[in-house]
Amino acid sequence: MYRIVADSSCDFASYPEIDFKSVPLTLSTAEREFTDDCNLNVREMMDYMTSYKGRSQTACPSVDSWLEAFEGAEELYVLTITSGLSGTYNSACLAANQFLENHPGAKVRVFDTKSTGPEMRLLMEKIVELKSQDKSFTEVCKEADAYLSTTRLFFSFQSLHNLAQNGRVNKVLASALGMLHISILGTATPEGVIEPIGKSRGENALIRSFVKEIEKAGYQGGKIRICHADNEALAQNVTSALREKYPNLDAFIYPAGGLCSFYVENGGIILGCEC
Ligand code: X90
Repeated sequence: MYRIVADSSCDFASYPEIDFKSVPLTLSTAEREFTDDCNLNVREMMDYMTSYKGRSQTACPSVDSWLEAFEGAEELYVLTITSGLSGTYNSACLAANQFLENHPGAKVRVFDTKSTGPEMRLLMEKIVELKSQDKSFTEVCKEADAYLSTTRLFFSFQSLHNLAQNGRVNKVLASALGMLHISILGTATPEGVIEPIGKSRGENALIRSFVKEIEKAGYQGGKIRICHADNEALAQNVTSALREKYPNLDAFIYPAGGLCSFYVENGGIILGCEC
């Protein structure tokens, strides 16, 4: 038996038919704290954060919360949001070392996905597929690493306020965006940080840039996973534009969890694809 454990930036609190646990990050202001788990009302949290005038921030899971999620498992695949933007990978590694000290027979691999959300989802699905073929721990680790180097992440923002406020993108870029009423398309770099790649005015232009940039990255009709922050229509429209070119597209659209919603902000979508 194996278990997959991912931090809550993967957008899912459960995964049918496998042993899966999500470890929540937290979001907070001076007045309230939200735990990004299955009990979080994402819409209520987002409304509150939008109306709140002070600073808001996020925090990575504690070592103890990882350890709790590892307990009882013997073969663990742990997926984290990029170490380029979060301490989550670091806390997962500390927990993994501690777990191995107390459970010398266990096997634990922590993946720094250099990404988040839908690209983590693709990796989860890959690991499930590899385990269904009865691959060993070593084989799964090797093939999962290879797979991760072929997937990519793209996202659109209408506001970068929360990223800028938390020092994760440039403040000048963030305020220019707010004034111009444009969307920014970005990608995750191989190092796992955010790279803005273009700006568009209007949804049709944005959809065209999504398709263009994905194809530029080598996309040829592989799997697509998209999470959205209260903008299912945009996710659907990007999928339809791709489906016109790739009729057999395997796509799955779902609402973003708390962490991704907070950073991509209302109206944003995050797309993971096999390239
Ligand atoms: O440790 C923490 O407090 C969490 C910090 C996370 C900061 C960034 C989250 C970004 C989420 C934005 C689009 C995709 C980013 C691409 C990653 C390289 C969503």
